[in-house]
Amino acid sequence: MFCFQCEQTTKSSACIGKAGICGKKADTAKLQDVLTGALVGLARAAQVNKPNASTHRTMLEALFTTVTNVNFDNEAVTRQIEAVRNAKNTLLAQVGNPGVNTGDYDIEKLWNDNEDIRSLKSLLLFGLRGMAAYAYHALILGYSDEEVNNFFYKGMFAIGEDWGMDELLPLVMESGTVNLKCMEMLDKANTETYGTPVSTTVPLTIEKGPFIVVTGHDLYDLYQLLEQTKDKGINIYTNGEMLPAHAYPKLKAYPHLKGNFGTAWYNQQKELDHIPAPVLYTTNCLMPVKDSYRDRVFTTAVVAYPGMVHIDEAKDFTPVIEKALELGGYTEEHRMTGINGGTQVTTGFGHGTVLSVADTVIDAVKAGAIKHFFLVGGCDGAKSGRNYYTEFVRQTPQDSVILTLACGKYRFNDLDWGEIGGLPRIMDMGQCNDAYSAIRVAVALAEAFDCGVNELPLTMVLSWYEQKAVSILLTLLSLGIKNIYLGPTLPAFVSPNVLNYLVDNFNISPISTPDEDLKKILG
Ligand code: FSO
Ligand code: SF4
Repeated sequence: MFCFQCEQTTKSSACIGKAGICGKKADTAKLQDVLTGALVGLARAAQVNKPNASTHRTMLEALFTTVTNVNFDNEAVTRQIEAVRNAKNTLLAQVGNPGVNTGDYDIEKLWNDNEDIRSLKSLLLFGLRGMAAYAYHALILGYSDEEVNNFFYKGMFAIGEDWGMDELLPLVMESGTVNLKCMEMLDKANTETYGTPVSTTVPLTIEKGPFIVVTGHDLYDLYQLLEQTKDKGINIYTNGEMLPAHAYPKLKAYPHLKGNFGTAWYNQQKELDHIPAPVLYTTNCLMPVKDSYRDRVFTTAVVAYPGMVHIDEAKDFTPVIEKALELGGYTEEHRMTGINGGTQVTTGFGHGTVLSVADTVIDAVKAGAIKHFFLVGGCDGAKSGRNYYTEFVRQTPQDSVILTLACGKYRFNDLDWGEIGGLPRIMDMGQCNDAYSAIRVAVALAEAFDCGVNELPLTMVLSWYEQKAVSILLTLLSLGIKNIYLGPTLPAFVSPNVLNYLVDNFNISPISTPDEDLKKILG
């Protein structure tokens, strides 16, 4: 196998051999490569016949399937390959001789290509995988966008072409621009469906009695689960990236949406050990399932793991509900804490909340009460180097505000970091896709101060793990945002030449130590 798409890749180089660090086996990796090659074939066919809504959905599901920690199930991946080939054949059946190559592509060619070409195509491919996840969540809520849809074909087509850096580089940047549109669409889908998030405190204690833990990013799955567990004496707890769901008024309205279970995704094997409740995975961050809880893991949508019960599109969560009642939950209130011993966390500071107090923020900056903004955002992971982010936040001066998003915040979100001018010093904007909120706030501040985003006292300190982070990074770069600090290590798929380009044009810095970086930023 060859896979180097995520941050934990073996020796910061590539997962080869029998299995990856994430637990993905070589045969699954191979099938995912075949699936990706089939998508290039589909994109080639889309040149001769216009894809429709069903083709788009196939494209999104297939790309999403290959995101890190999503799908470990060879049968499910094989079904996706068939679906993609069927979609292609449907397109081709409506035209005569296509006159162009519509064959599948051999992804091995990409992995063995010149390192700069491989680097740019990887940025494009991995960014598309991340964007597909966002587009999928929006689609489930009935939101879709032609420009976003069409770009998947454009990008996947390019993966199969013998193009040079001059052709690939603009396409990589364009993918960032399109992903902004995609995140905007998802923000619209989430807020129009479930309301504008409001600041919310979320307890970490689990009440006694039956409960279900739901993790991942899909708000529709959570909503369905809340509806189906109404008045059944079952409580619902979010986990990982589902935490921000507590802030959406229409979800918050369910009294049995009680709190948040556990911390970031990489702690799941420890935190789920003998848990007296089922766990529903709606998107990525599924780790190999341990025996101590394998009878209580449920997957849905494109997530799959061999031997686990999969809830299909009808979203009938009866098996999960029955499992919750059978296991019964804790017999006493079960006090859990965050990583630093805190008993509650906060969320709900999306662009709606922050911009509603924009005047307060702007006045505080003008009065010198707020001197700097940090966006400490991104994913968490198991590597020890990620302590950087906790330390960084700890060392930020009291007159700075910290905006967070995605799951990296679990390293410090259970601590009270004080207030500035009536606002909490740490404000959680939501899931990784809520990077859109951070961008909205940054743009609004730049307008208020009549300057560019790069001139604001704002620094983005990002942690990346998987492919959604790649798509977000490309969006920030496409907006011309400079001076981003990136860690804990740089992507293995960024070649030295591509890195030079990013440093020269965007002044991206790998993180060093919190101390040194803060001196550089504030000095
Ligand atoms: Fe984290 Fe996992 Fe949102 Fe990623 S939960 S690591 S960027 O999948 O998706 O932030
Ligand atoms: Fe390795 Fe990451 Fe690929 Fe898993 S997804 S095989 S850990 S590079």
